[in-house]
Amino acid sequence: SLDGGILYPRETPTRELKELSGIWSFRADKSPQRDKGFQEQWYKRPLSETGPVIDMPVPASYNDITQDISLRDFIGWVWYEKEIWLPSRWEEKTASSRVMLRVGSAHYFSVIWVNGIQVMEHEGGHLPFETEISNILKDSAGSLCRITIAVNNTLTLHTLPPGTIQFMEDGTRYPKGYFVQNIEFDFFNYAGIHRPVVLYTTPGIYIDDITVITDTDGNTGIINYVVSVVGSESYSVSVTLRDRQGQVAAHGVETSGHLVVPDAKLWWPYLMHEDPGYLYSLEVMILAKNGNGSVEDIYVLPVGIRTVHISGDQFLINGKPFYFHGVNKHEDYDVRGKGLDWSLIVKDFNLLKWLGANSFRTSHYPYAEEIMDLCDKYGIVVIDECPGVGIKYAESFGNQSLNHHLTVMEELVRRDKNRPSVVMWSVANEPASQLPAAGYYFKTVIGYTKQLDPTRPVTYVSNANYEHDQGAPYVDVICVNSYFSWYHDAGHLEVIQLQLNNQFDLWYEKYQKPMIQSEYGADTIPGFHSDPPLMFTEEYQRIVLENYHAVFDQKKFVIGELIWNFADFMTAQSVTRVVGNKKGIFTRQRQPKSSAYILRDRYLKLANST
Ligand code: GCB
Repeated sequence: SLDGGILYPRETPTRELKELSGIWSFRADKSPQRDKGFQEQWYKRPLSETGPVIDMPVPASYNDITQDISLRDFIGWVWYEKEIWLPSRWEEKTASSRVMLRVGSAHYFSVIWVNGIQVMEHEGGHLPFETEISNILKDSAGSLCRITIAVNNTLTLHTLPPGTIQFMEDGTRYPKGYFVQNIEFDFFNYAGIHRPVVLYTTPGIYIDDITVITDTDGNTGIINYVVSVVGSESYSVSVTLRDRQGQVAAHGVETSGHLVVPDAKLWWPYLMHEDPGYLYSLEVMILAKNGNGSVEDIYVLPVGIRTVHISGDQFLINGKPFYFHGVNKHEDYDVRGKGLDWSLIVKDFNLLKWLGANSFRTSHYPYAEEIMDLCDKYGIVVIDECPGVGIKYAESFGNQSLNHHLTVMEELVRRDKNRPSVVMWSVANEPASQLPAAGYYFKTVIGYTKQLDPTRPVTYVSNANYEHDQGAPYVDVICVNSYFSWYHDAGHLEVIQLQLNNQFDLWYEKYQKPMIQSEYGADTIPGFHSDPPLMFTEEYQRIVLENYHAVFDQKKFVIGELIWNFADFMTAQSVTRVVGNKKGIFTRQRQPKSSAYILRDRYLKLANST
């Protein structure tokens, strides 16, 4: 299991932060075996000395930055490099404190060197990783510090998500070395350094992790907390909970315990309360035990007090039934691909609020911590999905894949465990859950996730037949995707209600668990119109939505609906994708299609009726 915590790097009086966003040097290793960079040890010298480099923004996917199709579709190792000066006070500090190098995410497999020395490797494209680099910096004090990051986006049957590369050997049809990448998930496999790379410092005696689990008792809030401290056996702890005004709401002096907050302001979802997303701050201080009790380390964690329970067919937040009326999203936009972009992030939250959405699922991988922070702050409820998407082949249900999946769940829970917005984990999307091996696989992944976090329900999203799905016995909520009148019975809007009624009733009869329609929708080219409605027109999308809604409203055990998708997004090229998936209710540039207004009316009404 994982070594230590991965607190989001925040500046405090004892911690400094240096963002390395901006232009990095970049080269794709286009050698036939994609291994020249390792053969020639490109990390040993400045990248520009071993070949041509281009400028590459970080964070961003590299795919759409240039006019070069071979870079857009590149598979293999790409090399990034940045040279930076460290503040000299950091160099002085390294004697007694730590300098950490942290990557928010890089897709998919990364190797990192500092001044030519390898400092870490990480597998997985959507979660942060970090390591201490103080020792290396000590040896090169006063000189430029060179950070080299090699990233490989190759997917195999054992990566999450899985994929395969197939080499075409028929010389009469394919040029030498031609290959195709097969993926069973429906979004472009953007690659590169997608989230910020930062350097930050902590003292030598430092807060390594904090875990909070909140509860309520009438009007009283309870915060069960555990602080883990590394670097000393002898220290004392001060834990102060402050409200939004900065007033002390509770105080503790143990490394673990519970804080009692009389008349607590609870964390409520958006539109369920006039003041949603209420966050306290938990100020954790480590004090030297000997001498003057000086402050060793401070970390401040936002904390929302709320509870999540499932009772019968209801999903309860703070004891009140919660209905998910929201969206599925992607991290996806023009030019930057999956790279973190503040303007886009804030725009999307403004659109979510305009829409009256109270929730989203992080389809189909964990989103940036910067996005999750705003969910906490605004009260947007999250179904936090891991990158278990496109698990379709028997081989991907074997032990190697299973073990990696467990590690990914550890990384995800470790990162997001303290977030009030996260109310449920999703361990996969549309796996081949009818395969015999899927039973043991999901029993294990779900059981392990519950062991990591006993406080939140766990699900995965199924599109298997209710009779044959092997994982459903282990989930708390049944999430199903369906595309009636689209992938089946194309053009036949009149089948939707009949088939959807059936879908819900059959699943519910078998499992008696609350259900969420975790996807439904229709591709729509903005500006295409037709009456009577035909596929791909704005009218058709609207009528698909209305038919689904009519059925949702009749099912008491349906606890949520998430449209596919919030916005159009890029996919691999195929005959069914017109420059990407067009099921957005907003275009990729975030302009509304007419369905957005239908959904807005509905969501605002739903908000008022609960
Ligand atoms: C699905 C997938 C999603 C696709 C969507 C579609 O069921 O979960 O990733 O994009 O259908 O539009 O086909």
